[in-house]
Amino acid sequence: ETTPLITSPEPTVEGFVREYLRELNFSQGTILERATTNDQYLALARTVRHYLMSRWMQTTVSQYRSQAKAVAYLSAEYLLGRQLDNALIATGLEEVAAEALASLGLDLDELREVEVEPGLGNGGLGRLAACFVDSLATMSVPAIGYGIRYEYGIFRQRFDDGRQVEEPDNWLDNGAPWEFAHPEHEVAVGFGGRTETYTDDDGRERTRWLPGWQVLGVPYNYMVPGYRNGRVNTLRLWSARATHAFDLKIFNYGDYAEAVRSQTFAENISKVLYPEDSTPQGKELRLQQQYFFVACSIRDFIDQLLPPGFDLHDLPDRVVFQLNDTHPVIAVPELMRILVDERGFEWDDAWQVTQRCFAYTCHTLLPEALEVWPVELVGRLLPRHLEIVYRINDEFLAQVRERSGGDELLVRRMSIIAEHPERSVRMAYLATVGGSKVNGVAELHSQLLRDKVLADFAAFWPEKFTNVTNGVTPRRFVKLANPGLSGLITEAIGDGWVTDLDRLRELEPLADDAEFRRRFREVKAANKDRLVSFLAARDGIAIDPATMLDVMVKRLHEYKRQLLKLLHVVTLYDRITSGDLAAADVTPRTVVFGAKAAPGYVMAKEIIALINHVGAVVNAHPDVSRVLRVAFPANYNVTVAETLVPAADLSEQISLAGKEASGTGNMKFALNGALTIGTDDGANVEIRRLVGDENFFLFGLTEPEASAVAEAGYRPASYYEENVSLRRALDLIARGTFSGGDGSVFERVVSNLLSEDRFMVLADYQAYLDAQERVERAYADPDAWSRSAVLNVARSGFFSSDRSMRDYLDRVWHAAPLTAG
Ligand code: 26V
Repeated sequence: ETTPLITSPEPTVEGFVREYLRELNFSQGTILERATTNDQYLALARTVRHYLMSRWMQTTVSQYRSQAKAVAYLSAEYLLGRQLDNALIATGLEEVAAEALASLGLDLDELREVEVEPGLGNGGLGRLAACFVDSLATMSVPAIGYGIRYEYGIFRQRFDDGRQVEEPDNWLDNGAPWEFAHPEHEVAVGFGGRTETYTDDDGRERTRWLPGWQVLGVPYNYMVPGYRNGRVNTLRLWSARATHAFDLKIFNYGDYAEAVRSQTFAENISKVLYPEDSTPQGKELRLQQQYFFVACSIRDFIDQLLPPGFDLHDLPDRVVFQLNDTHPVIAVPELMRILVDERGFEWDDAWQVTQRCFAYTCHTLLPEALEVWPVELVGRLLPRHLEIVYRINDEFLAQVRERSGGDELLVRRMSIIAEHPERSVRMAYLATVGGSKVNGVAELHSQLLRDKVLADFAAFWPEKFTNVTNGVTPRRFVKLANPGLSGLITEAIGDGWVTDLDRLRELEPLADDAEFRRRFREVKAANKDRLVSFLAARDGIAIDPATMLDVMVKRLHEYKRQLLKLLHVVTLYDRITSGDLAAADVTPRTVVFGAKAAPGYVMAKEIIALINHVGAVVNAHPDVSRVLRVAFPANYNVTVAETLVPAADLSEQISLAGKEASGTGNMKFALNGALTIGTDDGANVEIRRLVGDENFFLFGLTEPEASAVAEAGYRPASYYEENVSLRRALDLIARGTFSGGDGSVFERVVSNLLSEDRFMVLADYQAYLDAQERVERAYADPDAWSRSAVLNVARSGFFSSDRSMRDYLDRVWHAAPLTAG
């Protein structure tokens, strides 16, 4: 039995005002007349929180009581975006709150802007995790998200002379009204030390781990409100603290400074999000982070979410731990250690349970992005886990040997332990062996995983491999980000689409309705106006809403090919300035970039500088700037996306085919009525199939073609030699046109393109230009363009993360939503 649940405050304007003033007085300790904007925001956040509280408690209790199979999503990243907006739409309190605040002389829209978004992720993978927990809550699936409460999220980007400068993201500084700390539920995590064998009371030979040092994990709970379904799930993020015992001992020796130092050492573990999103640095602290949050989460699930005395042999009936990429994969040996060393399981029984409890999602294809940890490091930090990995590998390889008739080449290829260049643990292999399912994130990606990256494993376990195409939450990325379009859709087909996005199909006939298209254009124009004010206020950037808005926003990576977009810009500049092209014949465009580069990724940072330098010259040119402008607002994040995506006309999804696992920005743009110019890569393939070829601008090499070119020996210089307009564009950069006449500034970028060009920018250049000409011709007919845009919206319902969750439930988790209770 539990205590009676608290009730929600009254969802009326008067009720809200009462609650708000109480918060201002009792929690903020101030009065309306003296409250700062931050006080006003914090009180508002806490007020809205109150309306979610009883649903949260109810959800938690009913989940525990039902003991239904739960999804535990393990992710090192959650790129949540602002919480207040989302809580308001989930509760349906937006109007009440706005009116209540207005009655007190306050402005809701102004207070929304105060919130610093929790940027606890790098990009696609972290944002996907945030969309997934949203969908799980909205679909009433018993689920919990586990991760790390980084004190500093993804760095803030600033430009200095066009070059990226990183600044710390101190997102917690002004108060954190959305989190609930539970130091009383702290969990101890061991590191280092050694293992020893001993004989237990039953005369059995056992192993135990004697860690050399410990850290405490303090859980911080965040509410994950379902959309108007009375449910609130939990996101539990761990923060590292020094152990009390550890400090005390040192304090007793009188070494105060050393005690404080060791505290700092422990607390470093959750200090900062690693901003690398492709090349693993093999940093010790990162492995510490991974083990830290995974150990806390598994312990938490077993101790807090299972009833006392639960028989862990039945664990697979109660939970599936979904591994978001390889970052949490150390969970596999951790669960084995708990079962075998702590719970006295036989190895084989423990292995059965473990395999059934895990499933792994792979998010990449780039070989350099696959995590490996040096055996030396794993052995030093987690000696028992290394032993367990070795045994898992031995038994797995024995199976491979047996089934392959002793094919030792195959055995070496499939080994979880790589021997070169340094003996190390291949985390993707450990995940594949240690779980029951492996999925890629788009059809093409899953196919390439099966055929290339994990081909040996797919041949060994064909049933293990499946696809779940990514999705995005329509709550944040349509309803919240695009109220104009949402209103128009709801007026036409009712509001069921918000939780059943396939219903957007009902808009299809309206693509042929001139009045609907007109109103659709009105919405787009209003969204552009909103973007104009946003960029003016935030960045002092002036853009013309009457131009085509051509947008490329995503992490800066060579494979994504921001350089291809830039070469298009440079070519337009060249043609206009050389008189080849009359400015009057150019479709006026604003090219918007948004991208952060990993701080250590030198080439990516050069590309950022080049974009900014080209932009400065283009924007300053009297003729060119009349028809072409480049805008590169710094610090692209979820909040910026929410204003930018609804305003876009053209979505740039131009990675080299076979390199972008899925993409999710591509889905957000299509759902908001932008047309895509894109390669046959990732989820673009599925977008094009759904929206129709005639509503998508396809160009470039296909994956098999790109592979064949690479195989045959790619020579980028030949494209430079043979294509005049490409040569002129590269020469302009090389001659210093965009760097004050100094050709050496971007020499590295140019020479890399000419000599290596790993991602075949030059090979796709002409096809891209041609596709952009098709775009211009299409854009010249606004009515036909908006017809295509409406069809993009109507046919993109598949890309709801609700559908992704259904696919995971069916193909991977074998769990189900809770029905009322
Ligand atoms: C990878 C690594 C590699 C080790 C170093 C640290 C680190 C940190 C993050 C990552 C994640 C990179 C993988 C990633 O974000 N993949 C993206 O996942 C999206 C969601 O599935 C997908 O849409 C993108 O195509 C894919 O690039």
